[in-house]
Amino acid sequence: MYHRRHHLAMLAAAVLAGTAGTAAAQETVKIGVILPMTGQQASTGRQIDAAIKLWVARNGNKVAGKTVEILVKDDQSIPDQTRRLAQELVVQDKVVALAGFGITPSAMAVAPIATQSKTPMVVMAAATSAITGASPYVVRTSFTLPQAAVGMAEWANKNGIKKTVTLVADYGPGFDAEKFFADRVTLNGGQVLDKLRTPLRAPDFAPVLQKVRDAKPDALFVFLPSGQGAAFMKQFAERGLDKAGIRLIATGDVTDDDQLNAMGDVALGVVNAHHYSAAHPSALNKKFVADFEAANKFRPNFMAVGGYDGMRVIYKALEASKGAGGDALLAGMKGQIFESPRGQVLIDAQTRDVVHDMYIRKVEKKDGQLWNIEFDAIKAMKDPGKS
Ligand code: VNL
Repeated sequence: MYHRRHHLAMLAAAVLAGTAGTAAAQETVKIGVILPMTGQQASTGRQIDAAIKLWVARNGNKVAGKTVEILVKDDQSIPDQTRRLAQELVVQDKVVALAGFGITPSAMAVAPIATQSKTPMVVMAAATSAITGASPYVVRTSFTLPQAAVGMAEWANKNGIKKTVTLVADYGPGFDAEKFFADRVTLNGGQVLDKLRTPLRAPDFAPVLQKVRDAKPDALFVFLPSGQGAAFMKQFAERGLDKAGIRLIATGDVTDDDQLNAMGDVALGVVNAHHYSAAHPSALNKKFVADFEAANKFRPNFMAVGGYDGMRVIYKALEASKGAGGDALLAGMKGQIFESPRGQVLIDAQTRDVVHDMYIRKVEKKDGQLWNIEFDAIKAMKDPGKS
């Protein structure tokens, strides 16, 4: 069934290629973007949608002589919805690429569809290491939790933090963060006293924070998905943990630029590891942040950059494939190297995962606003989750 359709599509493409160039100019190529535009992860959808719009505003909607049409669908972070929408986009809309994916379970739900239909899927948000292994058509422009967790662990070991407790969201990226942080600090002679988890949906931080207080570690290491950082920080301060001599260290998801400014002084001094800060001091990023803020009246976070870079990867691949999808499009995505608002990025041709600098940052106040200020980096870091 699939092969027949594929052959027909190839035939149609061959016929079109033989006709005049004017026909090609009227052709459209569709990209299907699935994001949580409502529900608990709505800020992730809002950020990525805004970044995609900025990409198109800056680069136009013509690629390889064809008109790009972007279809954005709201999956509410419900994996069954993500799967249904992906199916529709592939079968009915005949998109050449799928993109978006706010959370790991949504990306995982779509991977088999990408494989069966040979549709490249660009993961712009979800960050569990294993996602790129779920289909040979997955390409990632976000980051991986093992990158951030190992970056944070290395810093902790070098900075006198001996006893730690971990606290993570109870699903894929949380398991990665917990394991890769714990393995690395232990390898370097540190100790993990306790490993705590909170549910992805409607977490209550009070009971786990009480456990942290009782365990009295030097530091608490935290991963929570984008959108939960502000609520966590509020509770951390309310329970007096900031005053109890327990240092907070985290992946940058917790000190997310989307919410950071509203967190208040409790966030000051929090050291964290991540691939993107809106304060990244490059000319390219300064322009990116200024243009993004002018268009949206809010600050771009790491989700926005994953979305923006994902569009870059798709556009350049479409140029290389002359607008074709399938394996030609996938080939054009592999091995791309470019300067992103985050810094240098490579899409590893072997793993299809993102290689970038993992920055160590500290939350500081500058001109009355809170920022993640980068002060150290592990250069060109591959995903430690791939052996
Ligand atoms: C995931 C990872 C989601 C990191 C996130 O925010 C995040 C995921 C929504 O893989 O589900 O910050």
